Amino acid sequence: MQMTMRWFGKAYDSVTLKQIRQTPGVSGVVTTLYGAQPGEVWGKDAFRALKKEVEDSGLSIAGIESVNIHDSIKIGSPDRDKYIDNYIATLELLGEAGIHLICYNFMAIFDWTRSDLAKIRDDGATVMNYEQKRIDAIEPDSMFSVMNAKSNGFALAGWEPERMGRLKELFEMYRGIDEEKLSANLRYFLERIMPVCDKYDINMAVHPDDPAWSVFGLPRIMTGKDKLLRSVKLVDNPHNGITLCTGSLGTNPANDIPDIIHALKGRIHFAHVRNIRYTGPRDFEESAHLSADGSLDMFAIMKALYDTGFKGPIRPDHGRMIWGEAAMPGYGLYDRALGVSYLSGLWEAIEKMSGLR
Ligand code: DNO
Repeated sequence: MQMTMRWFGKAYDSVTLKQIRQTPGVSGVVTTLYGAQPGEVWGKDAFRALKKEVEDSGLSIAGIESVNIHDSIKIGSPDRDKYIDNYIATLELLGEAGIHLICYNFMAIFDWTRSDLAKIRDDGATVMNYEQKRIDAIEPDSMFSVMNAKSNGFALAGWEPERMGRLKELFEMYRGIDEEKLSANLRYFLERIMPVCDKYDINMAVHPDDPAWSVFGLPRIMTGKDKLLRSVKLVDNPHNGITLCTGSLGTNPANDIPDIIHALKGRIHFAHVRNIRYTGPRDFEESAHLSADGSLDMFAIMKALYDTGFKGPIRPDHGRMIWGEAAMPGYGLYDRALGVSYLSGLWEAIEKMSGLR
């Protein structure tokens, strides 16, 4: 595995490349061309400049998170081919630049959903959390203002204001899109992009739904083992794989993550490893990475990745906000750096106990 951290670019992130470079064990970042809208062809010069900036800091770009999918592709609208052509053009540009991993999601309308971005814990740390009752009380159309109001003034990953300003229209557009249709639209998209992925050896890694159940009645096709297996079989090409996000899949206690890792062996191209703590049947908070602080067995997760020969980039995920840091919710430096150290320690122990190091 390659240990990485997510970096949002100078204009959006409070964390610097230098700080990431100084985090022991981290050799790369996952990033994207922030500001590029879903459906747009990425600018060659802008991407080159981003790559150079990362490489000048002594790090590499281990993958792109995300090249977002235009809603017309998810919905299967008549104009979807135009946007798929644009996606292919972006993949070509990235392939030529030596990028081999793309994280994306096929969630309808909303990327990850939370009811609070800064719940105060007993020790004064703040965490993101999810309470179904509170989500049910929110008008879907106003979800963006609820989230945005609590974002410390930072742009939220996956919550592009341009799209979020059109929520009413988006809900209208997704009317009638059920899981079958969403899956069929994913298949269509994958079939069209796989030749370019084969050409440049680009691994596509779809992100699971977060949380792992339907929110606001929207269809969900990446919630657990069976659906993930189905998605990789939609187009049975090794470049069609998943991002193993433990915090997303883990929201549903019925998801046995080590078992999912074994079932998807060879098709996990990227791993987001973080812990969560269940606070009710459909309620959870994002705890520290440590097994003892949450409900997931992080050792068993890392061991399953190790045992299945996982070689891709891995990154700690949403951290708590601690030590007075002001950063994008979930993406401060301190708790993610603790996550890096903890996950690297688990990995070293697993490797040494397997006699390989
Ligand atoms: C949340 C992230 C997601 C992820 C996208 C992938 O923090 O894990 O926003 O990047 O779903 O497209």
